[in-house]
Amino acid sequence: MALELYLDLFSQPCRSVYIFAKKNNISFDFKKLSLLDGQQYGEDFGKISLIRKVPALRDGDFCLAESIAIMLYLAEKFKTPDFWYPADLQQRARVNEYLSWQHTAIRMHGSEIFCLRPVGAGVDVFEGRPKLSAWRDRVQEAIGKELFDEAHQYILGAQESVKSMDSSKMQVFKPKILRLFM
Ligand SMILES: N[C@@H](CCC(=O)N[C@@H](CS)C(=O)NCC(=O)O)C(=O)O
Repeated sequence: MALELYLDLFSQPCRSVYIFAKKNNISFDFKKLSLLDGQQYGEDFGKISLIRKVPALRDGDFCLAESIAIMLYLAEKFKTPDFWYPADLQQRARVNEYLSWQHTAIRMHGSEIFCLRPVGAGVDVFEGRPKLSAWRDRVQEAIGKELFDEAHQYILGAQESVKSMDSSKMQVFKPKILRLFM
């Protein structure tokens, strides 16, 4: 049975797993799970992820949640090039430091912008933020424009997707994100 990844590319941790797997030519079955359609609450997905969040992995009988745990599993299972997760103790510790830090220092604020900024106002998060734009350019260069665009097409078109969406769907999701900041 092929390795399965349950993903919604609206979600940042899903995009990180997706990019990591693709960049390393790890073959997987893309199991699309639509968060805004509430598919995480379905009976089937409950068997894959107890916490009902994406990303989630299934490898045979083994299921795993949490983007970082999934990427480390993939790195070890597929022996990805050393620079991704170095064998050297201190270099590896440096990667672990970043992986621990990013949850609250970067990722949470991304969700905040997505949910708190007025939908439909054409928010460009890169406008007036040269450091953020330079970082985006470095990521794009490192992973390649094609993969970058493929992974981000949904979120970069989010204003349009959210505008055309049944607003009740967003209302289910929004309080969960807002709770993170209270
Ligand atoms: N710390 C987790 C976060 C996973 C997470 O919060 N996933 C969100 C999407 S970004 C989700 O599935 N939410 C569904 C829900 O709360 O109903 C990770 O890094 O994988």
